[in-house]
Amino acid sequence: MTSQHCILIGAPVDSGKRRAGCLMGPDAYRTAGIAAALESLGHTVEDIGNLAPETHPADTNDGLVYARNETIGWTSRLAQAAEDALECGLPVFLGGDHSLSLGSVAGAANFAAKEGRPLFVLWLDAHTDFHTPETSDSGNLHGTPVGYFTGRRGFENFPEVLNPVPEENVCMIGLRSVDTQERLALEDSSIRTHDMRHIDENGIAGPLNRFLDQVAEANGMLHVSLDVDFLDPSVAPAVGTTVPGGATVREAHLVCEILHDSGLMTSLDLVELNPFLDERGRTAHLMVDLCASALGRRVFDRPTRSYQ
Ligand code: 6HN
Ligand code: MN
Ligand code: MN
Ligand code: MN
Repeated sequence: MTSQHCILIGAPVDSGKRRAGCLMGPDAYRTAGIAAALESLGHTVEDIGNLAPETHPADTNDGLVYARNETIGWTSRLAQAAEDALECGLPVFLGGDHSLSLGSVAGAANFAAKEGRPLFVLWLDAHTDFHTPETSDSGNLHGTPVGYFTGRRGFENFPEVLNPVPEENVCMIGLRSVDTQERLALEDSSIRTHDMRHIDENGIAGPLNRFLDQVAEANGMLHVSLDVDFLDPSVAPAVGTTVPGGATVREAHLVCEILHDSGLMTSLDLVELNPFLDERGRTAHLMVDLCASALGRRVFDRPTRSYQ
C-alpha cells in the first residue's frame, strides 16, 4: 500500500442551504476518529483545523438565493486551500454542506492545470447539483457546485472559474432526485449520469471501472465528492436532503475500495453530514469507514485490477 500524506481541511460551511447543522460536520468526523483511522493504514495525517470564509458583505437574504455572499467567501477560501494542499498531499475536505465543492473542485482544477493534467470528478450523490443560482427553485447553493465548476453561466460575483472541468470528465453515480431544470441542462451536456436504476440493473462496479479507465488513460487527477445522501437514509440518516433508495453500505464500500485500488484519487470531499440529525454518531462513523476504505482499508489482500 502506498502511504499518503492526508491533509484534513475542516470546512464548516453551512451557507449552502437554510437548515443549519453542517457546520458541526468537521468536528463530528474528528470525534468519529478520522485521523486515527487513516494513520492506522500507514498514512501520515495533518489536520489544519477549521477554515473560515473570506471577508464578505453581510447577506440580506431578501432574494431567492440564500447566503450568496457567504458562499462566495467560502468559495475563494476553499479554492485556495485546495490548491495549497495539493502541493503537499491528498486533501480531505471535512464538510460542511455541498456548496464547499464550488471551491474545492475549482481549486483542484487550478492545481491540475498547473501540472498540465486534466481533472476528473466523481460525484457520489442522490442529486446532480447542476443548478445555477438562476435555475435553482430552492435558492440553496449546495445544489449548484457542478454547474459552477463546469463553467455554466449565472454565477455573477462568484470568483471566475479559470479552469472549468470539461463535462465529459464528470461522472455521477447514485442519482435519484433531479430537478426539471437540471435534467434539461444535463440532457444538453456530456456529463455521465448513473441513476439508481442503472446501479440496480448493472451493479456499481462497471460504470465506475469504465470511468477510472478513462482517468488513467488521460493521466488525470481525480477529485471525489461524497455526499452523505448518496447512501440510503436507513444507514445514513444525518443529512437534510434524504432520498429513499440510495446506495447500500456494501455498494458504497465497494466504490471506495475500487477507488483505492485504482490509485487515482487525488482529493476528496466528505459533505452534507448534519450531526444534529445523526443517531449516536452512526452516519459520521460510516463516512469515516468509507474514507478509510478509499485509503486502503481491506479485509484481505487480493490481486487488484490494473488501471494500466
Ligand atoms: N445536495 N435539487 C435540490 C435543490 O434544492 O436544488 C436539492 C439539492 C441538494 C444538494 O445534494 O448537496
Ligand atoms: Mn494506499
Ligand atoms: Mn450534493
Ligand atoms: Mn445530495
